[in-house]
Amino acid sequence: MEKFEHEYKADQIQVLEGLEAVRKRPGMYIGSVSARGLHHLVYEIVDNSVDEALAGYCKNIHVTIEKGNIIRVEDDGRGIPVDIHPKTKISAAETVYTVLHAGGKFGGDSGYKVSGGLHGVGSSVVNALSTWTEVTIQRDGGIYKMSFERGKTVNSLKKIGDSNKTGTMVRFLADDTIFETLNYEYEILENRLREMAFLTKGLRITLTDEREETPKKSDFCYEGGLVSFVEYLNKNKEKLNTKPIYIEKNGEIPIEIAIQYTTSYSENIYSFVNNINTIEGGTHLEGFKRALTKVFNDYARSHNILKEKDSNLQGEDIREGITAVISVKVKEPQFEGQTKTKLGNSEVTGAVQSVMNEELSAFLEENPSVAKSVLEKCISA
Ligand code: TSJ
Repeated sequence: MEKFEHEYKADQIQVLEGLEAVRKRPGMYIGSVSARGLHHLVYEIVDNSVDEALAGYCKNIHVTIEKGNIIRVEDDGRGIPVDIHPKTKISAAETVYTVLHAGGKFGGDSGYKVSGGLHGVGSSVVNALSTWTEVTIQRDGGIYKMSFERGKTVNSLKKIGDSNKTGTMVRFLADDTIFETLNYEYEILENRLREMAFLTKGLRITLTDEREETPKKSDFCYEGGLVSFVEYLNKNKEKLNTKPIYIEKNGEIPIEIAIQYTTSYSENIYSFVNNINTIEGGTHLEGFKRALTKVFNDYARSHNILKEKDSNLQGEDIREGITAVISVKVKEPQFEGQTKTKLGNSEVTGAVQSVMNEELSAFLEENPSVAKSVLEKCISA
């Protein structure tokens, strides 16, 4: 069905109102306008490239802090589609960048797609909160460019040359009339990008700081994924199991878990949903803890480490000295809690529990020495 001219106009007005709302209440979309919110802009853009990596098409992401606190993010994915969107009559790329929540609405059913980012707001919000933005796309044999100022299109997508490569590059300058500071902290970006690299095994992420006379550079790529993550967390600790326990299941709810016990008394469990650190835990962590307690108790009973008269081992005792990372992908995550970092989806508990019950009990049967040293420590606690 064709649309009348005035209806397009209505669509466009809505687009502008959408991004104006972001500029009026930035906190609603990115949490705050402090340094924290500023760094969040970078994560929102990088998340798009990570999604492309999760879909299986991107191997490298380069993040650069240019002089003047301009951020540049480049990937070697397929490039944002440049075809004309049938409804808005503008390119898909420009739609992604100007329509609130438009991110991820196209791309069909190819590959696994989940919403990323703490607030999952997408690139249009970064656009709205930037003094200027420049997007360069290489795909379909061409190189395409578009630019924006404070969320408004300055130059629509235009082919500017030929290219036999594919990928997306975004450069933006955050708006200093919105943010309290534009000063990016290298270490904050470095920590988050390292974490993202751990969470997506095989993906290479680099960070370069060109603001200094001698540029700083970090390069993260972990073939071991979560296994590398717990090894990193435990690097200065004495281990009970030298090789971390690794559990992976790619079902309806993809689940990845790595566990390594140390001789320390602390409990170090990090949980993620769609690459977001769920600081307040939630249903995935609940499933993990329940299964851990059950599997170790069952093992201790069936191997006569716990006698009939003995009472069950407490969960907190079994978690003494544990370092674990749990990463799940949930299609429609419900976040709860004070900081909206607590997973609420009840179906996740059982999914994590059942894969843990299966694979952890098998691991303990195959590695009795690990089971024994963990249980000995636990019983002495
Ligand atoms: F959104 C954005 F502009 F912020 C942005 C997107 C920024 C950066 C640095 C990268 C990206 C991005 C998007 N990288 N790769 C993609 N991929 C897609 O958008 C894409 C490509 C192909 C297809 C397809 O079905 O052919 C679908 C999608 C979603």
